[in-house]
Amino acid sequence: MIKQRVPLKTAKQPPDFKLPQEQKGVALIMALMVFALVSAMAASVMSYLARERDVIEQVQQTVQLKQQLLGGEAWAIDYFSQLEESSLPEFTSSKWLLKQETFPLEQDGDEMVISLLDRQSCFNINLLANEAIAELNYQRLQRLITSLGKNPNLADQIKDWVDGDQDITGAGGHEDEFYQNFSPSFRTSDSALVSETEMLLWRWQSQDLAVLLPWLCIWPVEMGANVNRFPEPLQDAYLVDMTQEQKQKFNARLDSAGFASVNDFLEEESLADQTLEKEDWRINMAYVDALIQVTLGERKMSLHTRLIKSNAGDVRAYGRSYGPTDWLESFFNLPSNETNGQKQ
Ligand SMILES: [Ca+2]
Repeated sequence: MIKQRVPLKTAKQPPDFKLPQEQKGVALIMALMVFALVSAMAASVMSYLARERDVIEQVQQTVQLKQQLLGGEAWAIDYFSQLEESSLPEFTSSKWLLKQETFPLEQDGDEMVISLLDRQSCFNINLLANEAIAELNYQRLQRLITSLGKNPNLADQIKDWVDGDQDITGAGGHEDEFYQNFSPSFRTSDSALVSETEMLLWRWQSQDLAVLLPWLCIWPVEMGANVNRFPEPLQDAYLVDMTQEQKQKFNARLDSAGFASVNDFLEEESLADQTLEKEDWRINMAYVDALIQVTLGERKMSLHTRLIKSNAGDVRAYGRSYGPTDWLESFFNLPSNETNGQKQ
């Protein structure tokens, strides 16, 4: 029997791949879906990369801002080291502002503004946290507040805030119980202050805070009052029962030569009736605060550095906080604050 051979031509013919019309449509939709999916993934990756790039730019700019601020701090340290206090304008004309300097930076509109504040011509309320000398300084603080035309009962609240007990002082004192009625509630510090922001927690009338805050210092270490920059409210706090004649004589001495040493001050004739301790006094500034603001393009960053000058004359930063300082500057009526107010 002869086996029938399949024609070669027929065996090599490709199969017929023609799809029905409906299947062609499904394939097209599938292809479009895959394309859409890939496009979406690509867009998502691009968007993620763009966000990453923005974050990196922000971080780089933050580093740049911080470096500029620390550069400003270095300038402030140098300025304070070389400060000739005898050439400063009188306290009554400039108050606590020692210097304000604006430095233009590389790009148009970028700048750094540095304000230096005298934080020596004020009363160190942290003395009230030291039980051994609290009573004497509580009385001094009461006299300061009275001299500034405010209710001396506000000293009660300050004493309770920093003293280590929960005994209410005087008619204006408040301990934990008072502050626990607020929402959110909080407690007294019962220790020395480290930032002026704590003063906002006392819930004083804004007028009281506006007058008193610049006069309240929060030194980490008592360095004594500066007898050569000693405005009258501080005289009223420290010097008791001065006659009008003694006051005039004392201020005449301040306005002329001042005091070359603490001994000079202790031997001043108009102070003969006072009980004065040498360690309560000094003849120059130990504490200056630097408020530094840097603007780079759309971004601003601020630094509040607290500076201390040792008795040997070297200056170092003992406190540094990054964050807006406009609220604090507003208490010192700084020129830059007015300019910023106009910009905003
Ligand atoms: Ca207390």
